[in-house]
Amino acid sequence: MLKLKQLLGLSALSLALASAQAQADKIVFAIGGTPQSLQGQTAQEFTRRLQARLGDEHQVELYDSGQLGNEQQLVQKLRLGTIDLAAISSIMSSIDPQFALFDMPFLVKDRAHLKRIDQNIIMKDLADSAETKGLHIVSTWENGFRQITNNVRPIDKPEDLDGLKIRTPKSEWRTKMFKAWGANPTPMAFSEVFVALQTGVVDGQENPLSNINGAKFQEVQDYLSLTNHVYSPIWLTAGKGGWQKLPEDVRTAVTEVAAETQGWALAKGEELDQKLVGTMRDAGMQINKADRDAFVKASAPIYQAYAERVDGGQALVDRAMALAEE
Ligand code: EAX
Repeated sequence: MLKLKQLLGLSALSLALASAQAQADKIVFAIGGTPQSLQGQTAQEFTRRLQARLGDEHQVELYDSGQLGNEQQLVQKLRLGTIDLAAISSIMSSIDPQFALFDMPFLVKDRAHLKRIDQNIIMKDLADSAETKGLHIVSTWENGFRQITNNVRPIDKPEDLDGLKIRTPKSEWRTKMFKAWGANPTPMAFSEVFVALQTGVVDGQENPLSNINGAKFQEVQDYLSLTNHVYSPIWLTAGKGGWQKLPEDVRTAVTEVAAETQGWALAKGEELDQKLVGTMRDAGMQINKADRDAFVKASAPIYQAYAERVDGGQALVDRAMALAEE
């Protein structure tokens, strides 16, 4: 930068050029999650690694906790090009119904399975489909296996959800799922959930343990029911136009560093899932393991709706399931 200024002298032109250059050098990355959540920790790890790789010429700026907007607003900003990167999770299925594959309960068996789905389906079919919606999927990271918390009773079977007001992300498919199980789903942005739980606007919510812990929901929830009902990936995403405007070496660095960070995120996710059950117990929550078979049985209508409503939906489910066993 300095060299450029020295060459041109401090004319208005050089200042204008320098300032345009300074803007282009900033990489703005935003997430909805808290710094303590897995997505928050992963975003920090990625930012640190990317900054080290790019050096002083670029400045990677991370904004967490929805400071630049909730996930829905972040998608708009990616499309407008006002931010460069964002981590987008559950609401992806509202943008592109194919992504509701990850709202099919109990589809993802474990993280090894997820990795196979990532290589064979996400980075091929789903990434192509996202491009047609103006988004470039850079990499698949982890939001995590989702669990249910509430203040009324332990959830063992779907019947236990009967009439409970459960906050879900603004995802049509997650709403459908909780309706099929008998709950009264209430979609809202993540940043509003703590107060909604605290004031009793909703009885409960569903999220991975690291999001629950990151937002301290254990302070305002009595029951934790381990359902593992959905595995939410989180996608490191760019706007299609914005991505093409980034210099090629930056795109390569972002892609490679993001891919490296995937391994880190999945390992961290596994570690946190083990550790945080104890944290929740220590916080005074009553914990139970839900009846998986009962939930699987009650989930058939969701798979059916996906097959009927989403082009090629059944084929995606079949391919994903076939990847369960290596
Ligand atoms: O940042 O809204 C949610 O519950 C999602 O898990 C979101 O990614 C949290």
